[in-house]
Amino acid sequence: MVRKKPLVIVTRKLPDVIETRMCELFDTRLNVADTPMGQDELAQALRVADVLVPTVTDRIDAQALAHAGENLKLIANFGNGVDNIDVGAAVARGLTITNTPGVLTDDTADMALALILAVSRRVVEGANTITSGDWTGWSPTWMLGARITGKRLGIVGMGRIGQAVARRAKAFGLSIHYHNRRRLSAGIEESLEATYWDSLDQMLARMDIVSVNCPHTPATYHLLSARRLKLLRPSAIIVNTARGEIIDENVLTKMLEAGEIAGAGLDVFEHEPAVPNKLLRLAKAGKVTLLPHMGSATHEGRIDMGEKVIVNVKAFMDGHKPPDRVLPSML
Ligand code: 8YV
Repeated sequence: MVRKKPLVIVTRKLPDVIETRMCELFDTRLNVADTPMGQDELAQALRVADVLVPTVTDRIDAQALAHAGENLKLIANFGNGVDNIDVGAAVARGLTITNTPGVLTDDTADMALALILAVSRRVVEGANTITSGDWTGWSPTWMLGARITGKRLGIVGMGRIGQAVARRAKAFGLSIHYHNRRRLSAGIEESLEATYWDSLDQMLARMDIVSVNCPHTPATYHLLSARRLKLLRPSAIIVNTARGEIIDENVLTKMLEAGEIAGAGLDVFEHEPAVPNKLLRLAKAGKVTLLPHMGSATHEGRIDMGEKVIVNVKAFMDGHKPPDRVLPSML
């Protein structure tokens, strides 16, 4: 007897090679138009699918999960962060959750460095001066930025991505500091010449540049609260390639407006795709560099993420433990 292929519903357009392979392996429902699913459409997908492949743009909370049909067994997230899914509620319903760790580490770390350089050296502001036709010629005291060599970088969250940021930053001559739930091994600390801060507060108060690289979990929501942001030096800059929810965006914006912090490079926002008007105004004034959640947006990265999804779905369907299972205890 031919075994029925599982119905796999993919919520967004994925790279062609990934979609094609998924169609070969599974009974796959694609979203070629790439329109984000509303909660009703998502509920319908959860109702009929054996496997759902969502992305960061799908909110799979307890309310959405209440629509899950009996066939739904696996949610194979196309993405590393799983803060779009209520993992506790999903696991309580007997569902398996997987993600795509490891394959977007370098791309995201590259973007963190790009933002550190862009903000410190006024890259976007300079480029805009050319394209707007406002450049009247070189001058010794014009468009000066801050040198990054020799500065102190404080990394908040020293997992895979944080360490990849540290390796790059070390090559740029920055001294590496970090705060993490767990201290790294002496060997890794030594190779990065990294200084560990048990106290996030103490670290923040001493850094020239802060890079946010921890996952968004209930414990890290507004980790950079008003109180902690106020600890930053007025000359400090902050870069976020993790999740908008980790920083109190409203307070950060007010501090940037008041000149209580020198600049920010943000690839993520609290209420994506909404970006507060005040931040847009600061970007126009050259005080912040804003990017539309592009940290892992490379052709190679997206294909690797898709491959991971396929391996997770295939392993699960063949009765094996999927390699990238996420459990509530891991968050
Ligand atoms: C992805 C990300 O593009 O994987 C993550 O956690 O933040 C992004 O870089 C996105 O999540 C895809 O769903």
